[in-house]
Amino acid sequence: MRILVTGGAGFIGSNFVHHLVAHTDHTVTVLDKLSYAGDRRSIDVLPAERVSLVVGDILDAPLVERLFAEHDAVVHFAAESHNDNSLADPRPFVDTNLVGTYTLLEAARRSGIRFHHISTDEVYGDLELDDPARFTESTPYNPSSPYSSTKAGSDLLVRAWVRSFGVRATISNCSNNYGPYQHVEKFIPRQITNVLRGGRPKLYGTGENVRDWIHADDHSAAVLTILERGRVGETYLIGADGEKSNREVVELILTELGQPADAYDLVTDRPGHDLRYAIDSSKLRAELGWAPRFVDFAAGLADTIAWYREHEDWWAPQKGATEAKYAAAGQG
Ligand code: NAD
Ligand code: TDX
Repeated sequence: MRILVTGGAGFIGSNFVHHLVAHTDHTVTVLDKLSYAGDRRSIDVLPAERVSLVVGDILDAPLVERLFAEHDAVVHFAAESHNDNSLADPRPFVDTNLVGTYTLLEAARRSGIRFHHISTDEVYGDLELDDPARFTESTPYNPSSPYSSTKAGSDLLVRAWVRSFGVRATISNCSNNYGPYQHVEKFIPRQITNVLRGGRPKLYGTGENVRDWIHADDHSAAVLTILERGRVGETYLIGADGEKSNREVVELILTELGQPADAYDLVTDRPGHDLRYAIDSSKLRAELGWAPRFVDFAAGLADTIAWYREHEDWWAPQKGATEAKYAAAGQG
């Protein structure tokens, strides 16, 4: 197959492209505008006969239309992805996540291409810390931030284009990813690179908020499974039973890097900070037979720490500007 991957120079998109090259014979075109979050070096290491990069915007309808005509399937990762940025300036989130997804859906409607839409568990809002419940495919949407509300809106657009226009789409909503090639603005790489630079991790609020961690390679395997065998029109939740408080994650990072487990700072909390996310991925596991490979979070985290230690050339150019932004917001 010829697969078009939007946002394939970003964190999860690039991991997915690596996964396709390693596990399939498909050829891949990445469509990515190389925003601050995209980096061509994340895919440059892959063979040129398997992967090519088109630098362009998903809002560019003629470009999207031309690329759809040349491919068998599209996997749509491109998004503005960081909650903190969405609180500072929501506009790019509306443009890319809503209008960008609309632009792709209109092209999908005309070309009939198979479409997989990547989304997040944040569309469901949050859970109490002591609530035994987890999100399922039937949990009502209740997003909190400009980021998650634009992702929720994009999911609803996909559902409407399936029902009204017969677009052959599937949707997946995944929990928090970790792994190589993640931008240092995000929680885990920020703390690892702070410590590698001789600084301290920064926990928002009390550090008690819980995220449900999954390795990006497990997310990629799940997306490929849905692309190959998922039922059109269906939504699948992706998660690896990886619930941890932010404080627990920081303590693991500090210990792995030989620092005292309490050598972190508590900083200003994120406004509207979701308390807890938790995914029930039984549907995907039972219906399509997917299961995560990285079931030991501490081991996956140690691999990720080793990757950041060995790839300072990749993350160093982003670090200064990212920390300056956090310092200005009182989270430095
Ligand atoms: P990221 O910010 O690392 O990468 C996004 C990529 O999209 C970048 O390469 C960027 O240049 C590109 N992009 C942005 N706007 C574009 C546009 N208008 N046209 C073309 N390219 C554009 O994001 P990520 O963390 O890899 O997330 C990828 C997808 O996965 C997003 O849809 C996100 O909502 C979803 N998701 C992320 C997580 C997570 O933990 N990071 C969890 C669940 C779902
Ligand atoms: O410095 C920090 N300190 C801190 O305590 C940062 C950057 C974050 N945090 C907290 C906020 C969250 O509780 O860590 C947790 C994770 O933060 P982020 O990495 O910003 O992720 P989150 O807001 O949970 O959203 C992520 O998961 C779902 C991705 O960024 C989204 O794209 C995805 O949809």
